[in-house]
Amino acid sequence: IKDGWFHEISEMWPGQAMTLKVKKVLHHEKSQYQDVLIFESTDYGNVLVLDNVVQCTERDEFAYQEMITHLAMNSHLSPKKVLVIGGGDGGVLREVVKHECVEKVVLCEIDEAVIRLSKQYLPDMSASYSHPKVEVVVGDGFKFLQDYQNEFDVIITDSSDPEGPAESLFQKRYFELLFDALKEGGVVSTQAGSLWLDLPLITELKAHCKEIFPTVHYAYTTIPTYPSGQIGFMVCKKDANHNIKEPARFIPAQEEKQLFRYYSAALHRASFVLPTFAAALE
Ligand code: AAT
Repeated sequence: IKDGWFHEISEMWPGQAMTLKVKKVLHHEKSQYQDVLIFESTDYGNVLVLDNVVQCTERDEFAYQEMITHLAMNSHLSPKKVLVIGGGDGGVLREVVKHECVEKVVLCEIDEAVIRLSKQYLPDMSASYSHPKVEVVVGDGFKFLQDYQNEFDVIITDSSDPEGPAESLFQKRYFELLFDALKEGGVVSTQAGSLWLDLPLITELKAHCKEIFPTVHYAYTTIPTYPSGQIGFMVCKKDANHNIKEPARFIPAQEEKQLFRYYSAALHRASFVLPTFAAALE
């Protein structure tokens, strides 16, 4: 923070940086895994920053949390058991429990500080921690997965960027573990970087996924406070005879408007349509 502005400067996005005006620093600590900063911004509400990278702001988080969650949840006919890896702010949990078919959702977050501080400073995102279907595990998602086979209908990897504790969550071996932990017909969606910044990484990630999953597509959302204003997801299904670009379940338009602020069936389809410079990914 310099002169009242937070600057998100990183080698992961050379020559550019998102800046947010700081109203007040709410909390700053070094956790066991990373530097954790929470500040109140002038125009984007409270902001969670890990190792100087913005994880979410109260104003635009729904664009990310809804899309990473519902692209996967709505590509499954009836998801009952769901796993979230990362996502310590609780935003993905909030979205998962909107689906009444869900019986149990487990969240595996590596850093207890993120959970503790989100409960304190991000009340809307963390509200679902008290939901009866939710179970929390503090631990490494990569290690957690090694103990499960044929267990989950949907797994959502809401992970930070590949530098730091989330590095292993972008490796091919991780996707093999995801595949094994899924039931037949199961779906995963994972944070998969920005078209503008990470095209080589996304291309490699997709190639790895294709070697493991029969159905793999990259979809994206817009979000002003992530680098380049856009971020995507690798959506993979353990089922070759299914088109994940089309929602598997129909939600009446009226209900859709009550449940979501960003996601809709029309946007589900649209989010898989890629710009020409990235068409090779399709
Ligand atoms: N919904 C907020 C968006 C995030 S949070 C990513 C979370 O993943 C963090 O809380 C971090 O502590 C956790 N995490 C990182 N590595 C692991 C791991 N190995 N196992 C479990 N949890 C982990 C993502 C923001 C994307 C930023 C885009 N620039």
